[in-house]
Amino acid sequence: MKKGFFITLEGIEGAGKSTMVNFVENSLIKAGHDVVKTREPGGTKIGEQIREILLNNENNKLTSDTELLLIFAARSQHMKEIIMPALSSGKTILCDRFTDASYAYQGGGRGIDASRINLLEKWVQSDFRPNLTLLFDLDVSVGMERTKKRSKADRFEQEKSIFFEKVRTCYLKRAEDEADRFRIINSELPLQKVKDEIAAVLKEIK
Ligand code: Z5A
Repeated sequence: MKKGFFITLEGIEGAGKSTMVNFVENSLIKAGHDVVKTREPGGTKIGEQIREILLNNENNKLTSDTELLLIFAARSQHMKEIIMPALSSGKTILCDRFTDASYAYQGGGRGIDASRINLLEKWVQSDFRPNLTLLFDLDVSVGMERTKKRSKADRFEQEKSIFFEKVRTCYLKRAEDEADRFRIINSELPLQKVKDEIAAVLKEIK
């Protein structure tokens, strides 16, 4: 069993991360991992306060640069307070979104140049990257249809399908460029089949 392992979950909205995160956690625990489950933006008291600003759909004046900087401010706190200490003590971190989301949403979706995101990534993380990233992938229209049932859309969920198409394209390109780290999960499949795909991937790290 690998010690000090860092796993991230990514995907466009409606991809089913929230639905599957407990399954991933329980599978890891069963395999003997000491798991810390966390999320971004958020994961710390300060990060969760930043998350509220980011998701609040009344904040329609928030610029793309401010959004990106807030996300990396929250990430810096998360790295120092939670991620690095837990990894040093041999725990497995399961993080719902991480820096791939910044490239996909702020880069692909908002159009911020990847070189700027890379600058912040180097500042906050140095060369630290996830060991494994599960990308929950599905057609944008299927994802949007699934999230229609939510009572109130947050600031990101208010975006139109063209935004999520760009986010998805960016995720898939990153998965192609870093095929060793990424595993694509077909989240259009029925729930049990999605679980089977996840279980097959997790076997690799036992
Ligand atoms: N963000 C960013 O912009 N930049 C960054 O660097 C970071 C984040 C780190 C909040 O993320 C926002 O932060 C996010 C990007 C931004 N905004 N968006 N969009 P979040 O991860 O907290 O929130 P989320 O994207 O809305 O995802 P979620 O709540 O974690 O869940 P989900 O992946 O969208 O899906 P779900 O809630 O699990 O499932 C949706 C519905 O589909 C639900 O009714 C399920 O029962 C159903 N479902 C799920 N799987 C299936 C299958 N297989 N079949 C049928 N139905 C299914």
